[in-house]
Amino acid sequence: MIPTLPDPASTRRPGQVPYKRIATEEAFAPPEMLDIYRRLLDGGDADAGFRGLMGFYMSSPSERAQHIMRCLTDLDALRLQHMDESGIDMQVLALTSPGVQVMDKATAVSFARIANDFLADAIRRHPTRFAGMMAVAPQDPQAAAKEIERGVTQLGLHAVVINSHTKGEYLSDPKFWDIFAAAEAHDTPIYLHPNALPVNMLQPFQECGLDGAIYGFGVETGLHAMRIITAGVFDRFPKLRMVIGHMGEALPFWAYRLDYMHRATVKSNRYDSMKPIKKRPSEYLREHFYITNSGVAWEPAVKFTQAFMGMERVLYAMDYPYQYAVDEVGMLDAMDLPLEDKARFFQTNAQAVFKIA
Ligand code: 1DF
Ligand code: MN
Repeated sequence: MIPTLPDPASTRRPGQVPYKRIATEEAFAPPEMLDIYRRLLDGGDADAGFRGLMGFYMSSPSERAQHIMRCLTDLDALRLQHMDESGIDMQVLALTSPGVQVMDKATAVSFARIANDFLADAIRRHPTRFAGMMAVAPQDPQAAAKEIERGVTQLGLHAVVINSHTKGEYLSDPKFWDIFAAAEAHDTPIYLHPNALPVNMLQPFQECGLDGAIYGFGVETGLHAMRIITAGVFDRFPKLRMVIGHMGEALPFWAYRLDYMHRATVKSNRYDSMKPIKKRPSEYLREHFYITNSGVAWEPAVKFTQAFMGMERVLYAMDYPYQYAVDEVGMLDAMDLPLEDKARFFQTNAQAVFKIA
């Protein structure tokens, strides 16, 4: 049964529970980033996907857009109030999509550092309430690798966030693999988060309103994860760990067919770009990925994903402020699962994956 939509305006507080609730895909935006975005949007230099996404949120008078812009820029009283109202003990913060990935290379490299310092400051102000993922600029893979080192060793950040494609380019291209090498060397996970669709994918989604978080994000981010798997990234980086949200962007549900057709395609030598890899796609999913439920507060889907991935690899996320729905927390608390497994889902898996004390 598909649950009825929760009322986002409801302020019914979830009850006390014997585990911490750690939300692992929670967005913020430094005001200076919005200044850069405004310049991009005004200068006509922004691609159509970015314009359709951040152009909307930054200019729409709708209640949703106004609420989201207010929440994104706050890392103090308002956010803590919303966390208290929704029973969230801790947020794992990430620079909101598309982060620095729409900027020119030099701006992206320098602003990633600024954003990470800004994030580390917020965590210092509220060390029991916030943890965070560092932004990096895939436009300059070597600089990104250096920032990963700085983020882990100097700023104490807990993961890397990459908002899917960078100007239409995918991390399956070996030119980006210094980023994977650095993440693997520092044993920090990469959270592959959605981005607005690249221009060459946008039109058939956007013309009917399906390009965003409703559907297009999941299709494109799932594609990106599959490109990383089928390019052999995990054969090259056997300790690399990744995280994907939105219930694995539906990949667990696809796993059987992905395995079957991957094998059939490789065997028939159909594509130069699809070479043999050591394992089945589903094995890389289960061994290298963690999945958060961000935006999917639906018990049968949580349980299916846990059955596929294993109980240790499925984590809670709210996707604040894009899906600030207080009722969903209580719905997930009420899942018919042993308490130990609920504690894994809400707390201990996140502590293990992101090395949160
Ligand atoms: C939306 C959703 C926008 C997500 C996001 O970043 C985002 C949205 C601008 O609802 O438009 O990160 N999300 O993760 O689902
Ligand atoms: Mn998100």
